[in-house]
Amino acid sequence: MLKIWGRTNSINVQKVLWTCAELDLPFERIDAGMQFGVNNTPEYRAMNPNGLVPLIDDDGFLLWESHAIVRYLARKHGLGSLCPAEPRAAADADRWMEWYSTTLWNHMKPVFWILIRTPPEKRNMTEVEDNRQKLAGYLTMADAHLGKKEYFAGAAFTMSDIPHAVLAHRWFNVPIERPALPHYERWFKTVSARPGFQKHCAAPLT
Ligand SMILES: N[C@@H](CCC(=O)N[C@@H](CS)C(=O)NCC(=O)O)C(=O)O
Repeated sequence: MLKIWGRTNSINVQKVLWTCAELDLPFERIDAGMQFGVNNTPEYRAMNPNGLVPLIDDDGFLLWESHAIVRYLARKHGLGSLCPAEPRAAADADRWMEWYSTTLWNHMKPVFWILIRTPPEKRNMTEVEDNRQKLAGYLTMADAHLGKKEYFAGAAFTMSDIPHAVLAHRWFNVPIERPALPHYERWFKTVSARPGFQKHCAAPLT
């Protein structure tokens, strides 16, 4: 059976758990990361020298990096649905996943870490505000895109919606000022109602 290492409050682990739910894939999950440790042991480092979660073992095939895992599982079990089969549609889904990694997450991560995982007296609120403003700008761009498309990669839910929705859950649940983003909000309401999101990604932020 597919094995997944990673604590359930990790955004990157949540992407993989939700992907499995979309694909009806059974899995065994092993707690790892933060208070659970494991990811710094020599045994774990032998499987994932990067020392982070998630990591999967699919019948002896070891893979780390959450988006590589989401793409692998979607391509293996959901080609033509979760992973678009047509090259341009697949590239469109890939593009939005890349944009998440290279652009959006760089600004969501400090806002999340400072407001949720840093004691109040140690919070750098200037850093929060700088990143909040950048995020608001990028999400305004996403909002315009979602004004023209139902989902990030077109008319159907695909793997590219998964990272964006777990990020949106943080955007909507950290105590910050948010501009009105009606299309982004409409999209999030739709994708966050999916059972896989509800089961694995909807918990309060910790
Ligand atoms: N780019 C990597 C980032 C992985 C990552 O940063 N994982 C975090 C959790 S979200 C981690 O392992 N942190 C160390 C820990 O939990 O101990 C991915 O997408 O998988």
